[in-house]
Amino acid sequence: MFCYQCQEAARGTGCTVRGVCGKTDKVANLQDLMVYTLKGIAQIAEKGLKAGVKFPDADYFTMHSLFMTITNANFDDEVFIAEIKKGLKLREEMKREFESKDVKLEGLHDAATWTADSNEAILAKANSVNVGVLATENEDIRSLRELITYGVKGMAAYAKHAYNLGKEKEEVFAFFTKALSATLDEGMSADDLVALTLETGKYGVDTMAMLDAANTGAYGNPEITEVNIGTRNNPAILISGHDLKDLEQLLKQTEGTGVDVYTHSEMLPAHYYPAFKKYDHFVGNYGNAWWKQKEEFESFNGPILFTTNCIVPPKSEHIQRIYTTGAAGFPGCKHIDADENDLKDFSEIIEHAKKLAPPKEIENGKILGGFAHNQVLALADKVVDAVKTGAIKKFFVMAGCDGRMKSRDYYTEFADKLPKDTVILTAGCAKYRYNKLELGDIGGIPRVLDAGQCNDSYSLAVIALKLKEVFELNDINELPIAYNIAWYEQKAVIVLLALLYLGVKNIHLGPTLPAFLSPNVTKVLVDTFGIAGIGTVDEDIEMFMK
Ligand code: FS2
Ligand code: SF4
Repeated sequence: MFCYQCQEAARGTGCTVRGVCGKTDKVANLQDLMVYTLKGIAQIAEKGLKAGVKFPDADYFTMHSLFMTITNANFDDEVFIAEIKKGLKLREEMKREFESKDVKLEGLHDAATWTADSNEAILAKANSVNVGVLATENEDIRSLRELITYGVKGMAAYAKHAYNLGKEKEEVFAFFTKALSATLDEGMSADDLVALTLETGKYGVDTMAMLDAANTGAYGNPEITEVNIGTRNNPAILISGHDLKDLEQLLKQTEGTGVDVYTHSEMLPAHYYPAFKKYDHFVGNYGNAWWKQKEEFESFNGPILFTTNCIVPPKSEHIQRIYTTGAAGFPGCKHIDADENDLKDFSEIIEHAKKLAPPKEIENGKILGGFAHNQVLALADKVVDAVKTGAIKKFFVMAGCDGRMKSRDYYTEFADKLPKDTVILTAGCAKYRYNKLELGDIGGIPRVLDAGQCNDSYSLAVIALKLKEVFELNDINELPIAYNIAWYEQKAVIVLLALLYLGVKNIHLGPTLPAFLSPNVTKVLVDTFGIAGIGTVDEDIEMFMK
């Protein structure tokens, strides 16, 4: 195996024996073969687009299977083998479609032609070096191909949540096809791939806007909300991940059963949506960011439902309490699929919860959130006044991800030491590094404004664009906003590319720069966009406040 797609890549270069995330060599290789197969499908689909032949099944398949390969989403080798088989079958159907139209398919890559007639043959192909990251020898081309692939993975995740709520865009699907197919194209130069990287950012913006419209269209605009972090004395289910449609179905099915529902990690912002406030048994948020789940699942006592990443390989005694759905999966954990009407039956989890003890309280009190674009723009006058009078000197976008590395203590210290006339704008699980600190407010404006999940970084961009308009500036970079973003997995990659596309410069990225950026590609990002890493808290604050 060789994997360097996340921030925790071993030694800052790549995992080669077993993932730091817990991904086995077998699963890593199968994920590579999954992506390779999707690239082959994309190459055929792209030829189809040119010949006027469309493949909606391939669009859906690509979106879903890419999502499965995101860090901490799916650890189940058998699921990947089954999915690869589906991909091969789909690919042959696509080829037959061309034949039926008398269109010749020529110049196909091995990714579009390889076959396997058994699980062993699939595993053998997965183990061969020519399907993985290192198959591309030139390190800059490899770096750009992977940067694009990871961006598209993040985009696929967001597109899938929107799709679950009935929203899709043909252009986004067409971009998956274009981008994945381009990563097989030996004729694409480094410059071509740099241009495609920026285009990936454009579609990242479109996809996040689509998801924002899907979430707010279905559940209303997030509003200022105090979220309880204590517990009640009823049996309960903990729901994690990002999918609001899954949450809605769980809330409906648990209503009146005596079983409470709590959110974990990235599901916290669900409490900010008006539509979920009517459920009295939707009690609050339990615990912290994803990487603390082993201890927190122990004390939670009840069953846990993962709707997406981030899964930490569970202790064996917790496996029978963990359920997965959608793109998520872990061997031994029960997976719940939707039926033909797109409904998921969570009754088994509910019955399971009734037999288990209520959660043990690990903290209590409330945390504040719900500052997505609509809510912040409703407070725009107040915010603009505070900037004009100098009460707010600067905003710090600290969106992104949390992770287990000790070096992430930087973000807690950074938030804590920021001057009191600054405001943090956050989204994603990065917030858990500072959302329980007492940072106070500025004239009633809290010093930490949480917009929501990682995809709600889009909200922060909308807010910045609005402020640019209000202050009549020509450039988004003239605003008193600094970007100090923490990244971990591939959704953060699409968020970063989206911000670059919107023209944001001088983003600081930490706790380390991506292992998949070669020195030359890093140089392009530094020279063109002023991307930088992080230093010490004191030096960085001084630099940002200049
Ligand atoms: Fe956090 Fe993990 Fe949100 Fe990422 S819970 S790192 O999936 O996408 O952020
Ligand atoms: Fe390593 Fe991250 Fe890849 Fe897991 S996802 S194998 S931790 S680089």
